[in-house]
Amino acid sequence: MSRADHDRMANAIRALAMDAVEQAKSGHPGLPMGAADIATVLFTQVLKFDPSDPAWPDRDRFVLSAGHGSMLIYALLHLTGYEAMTLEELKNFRRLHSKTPGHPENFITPGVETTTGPLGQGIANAVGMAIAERHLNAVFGDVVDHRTYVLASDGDLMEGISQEAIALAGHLKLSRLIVLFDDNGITIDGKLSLSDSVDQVKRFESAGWVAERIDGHDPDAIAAALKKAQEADRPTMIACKTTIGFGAPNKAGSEKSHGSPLGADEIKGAREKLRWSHEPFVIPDDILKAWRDAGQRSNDIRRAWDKKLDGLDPVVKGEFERRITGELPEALADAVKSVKETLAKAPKEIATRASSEFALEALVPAVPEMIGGSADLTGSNNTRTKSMTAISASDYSGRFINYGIREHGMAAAMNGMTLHGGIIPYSGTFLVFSDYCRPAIRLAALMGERVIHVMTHDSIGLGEDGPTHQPVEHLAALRAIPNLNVFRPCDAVEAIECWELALRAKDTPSVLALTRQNLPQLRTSYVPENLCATGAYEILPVEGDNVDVSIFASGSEVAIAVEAAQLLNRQGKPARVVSVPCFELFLSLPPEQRHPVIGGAEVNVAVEAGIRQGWDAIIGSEGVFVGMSSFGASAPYKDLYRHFGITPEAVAAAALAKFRPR
Ligand SMILES: Cc1ncc(C[n+]2csc(CCOP(=O)(O)OP(=O)(O)O)c2C)c(N)n1
Ligand SMILES: [Mg+2]
Repeated sequence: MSRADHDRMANAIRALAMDAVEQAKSGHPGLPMGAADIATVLFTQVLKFDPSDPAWPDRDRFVLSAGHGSMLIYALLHLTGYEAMTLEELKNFRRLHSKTPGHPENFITPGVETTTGPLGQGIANAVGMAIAERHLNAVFGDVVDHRTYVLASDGDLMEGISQEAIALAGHLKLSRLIVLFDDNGITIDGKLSLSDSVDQVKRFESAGWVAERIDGHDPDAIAAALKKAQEADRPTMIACKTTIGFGAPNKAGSEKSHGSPLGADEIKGAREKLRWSHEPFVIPDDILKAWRDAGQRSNDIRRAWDKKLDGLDPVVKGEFERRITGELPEALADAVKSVKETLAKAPKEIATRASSEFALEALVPAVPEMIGGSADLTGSNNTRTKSMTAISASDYSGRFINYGIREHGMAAAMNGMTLHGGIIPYSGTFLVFSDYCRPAIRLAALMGERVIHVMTHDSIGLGEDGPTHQPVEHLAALRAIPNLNVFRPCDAVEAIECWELALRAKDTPSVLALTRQNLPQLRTSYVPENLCATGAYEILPVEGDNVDVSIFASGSEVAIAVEAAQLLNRQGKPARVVSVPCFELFLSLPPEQRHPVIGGAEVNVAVEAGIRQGWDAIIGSEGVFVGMSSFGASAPYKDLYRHFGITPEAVAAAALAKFRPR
């Protein structure tokens, strides 16, 4: 392609970006204008993609980590011929119900691989995509054989999560991961030098990457660097020196082009400077044709891939397709059944983290798409089953990931694995460190991605490690995230049931909050139904017809509630217990299903070794809450339960105090 042709194609992106932002009266023209040359080379010469099938499993992934530059990807999708990305959609940039939201949302826009905007997430998602690609390649062979490209900005690389992501990718030698760094030296506050003096090339090199600097406006240099990157045996970072807002006569090179419309005069000047004389949203036929041709570049590769897939052994092909569509194997139901039957025959008095491990011993062989891991707490989280080998740079076929002490990078990489398809990732860390990965969990919930977080040591019940490690507000804080199921099983039977629900929730991430301390098995008879599926159910009924007290509890406090109910029964106040393993599932039921579970007792009590927030939806504002209202303390856990008044006696007393003297 001649330089002139390249420039005209890149200018089409620039024009669409500045015009759409102008029309929306909001948005970020600087990045698309600055990165247009990089994107043009990538999409017209390098990227393997099929606009007629945005979900083609072996497409190269392109992650716009700097999501504020959303008009870049929207312009590219329109120009290369993604049917859903019409010119109308570009004109409706940032409007309600458009396919062009402010920041890219993968569940809204075909062709957008992940939801970005919170800086640093995209590059960390891409690491997960690259892991998924190598793992599936190891399992299925060359039907999975693609690259993952990222466009990352200064902000992406300044965020701490990028360090976790880069280090993990370098360690695993993810050579199919290629990061294009939009090295424009500008952030919102002005020059990058106001707040940063990192040498990004050296930084990536020290993490085991290949890294180099190029002129990000020189198409030949971009193409040459990408070619080299494709051949590298390690991940590559290409620092592309660019000018933010390239083409804008006064605002180019300045933060003024970052995040607001350029204005009519500046746009007029840019049109002159770029020699782009066309009206807003008008792309001349020859340029549009060149772009559409670029969109068809991978057609032969696509057809060859279809043949490759058809040439697979039918069983392997069926399994590949099952995994890519995210359907669960039939073996899951049998695995769950066998665990429940075993537990009914020989009840276990173990911590729910150990119950989870017991469940995983059956689930992992039955569900081969499960990939476990832990952020350096494997022995504490019980997430690695006996048969699991670890994924490493020399063998990607393993099913366990030693994420290192990188909770945020772990959670974001898991999002990337799920987005890639073919994998159900589950993690391990302490519940208190959910705060260290909350932004990625939130995005999983927003995107509707099936990722499962095993979070152990879920209360003061962890004991001596003390208040720094004891979650207090975390259950409530996680329950506050829409579309996230927070499970807190009370025993080994609930643990397998909650695992099953987490696996079956195709569009919802889950957290499994599990104990360090041993718990009795309360469910001792085999029941085929998954009782946790309604989120709450009566685990201990009253003996007669009369109910004075309903006690609601989750996890380790259900056993305490059961003992409290027995105390109350003896004192002439018939009490029942409702186990509440999952608020979200319970509160999503229609009222006529919820009311019988809540019941009509005179006194409602909730017991949970966390804060009250959220429980009023079940016990009402007049209900009694027994739990935590401060941070914990360092001591053996039984002492802590006594100290903080979370005991059967305290629960019974709190309930009795609520009855008016007659
Ligand atoms: C986690 C996070 N913090 C803050 C922001 C707000 N924000 C959006 S872009 C940006 C930085 C802009 O600089 P850069 O990343 O270099 O992008 P450029 O201006 O060069 O396009 C910030 C702070 C964000 N999107 N995400
Ligand atoms: Mg910048």
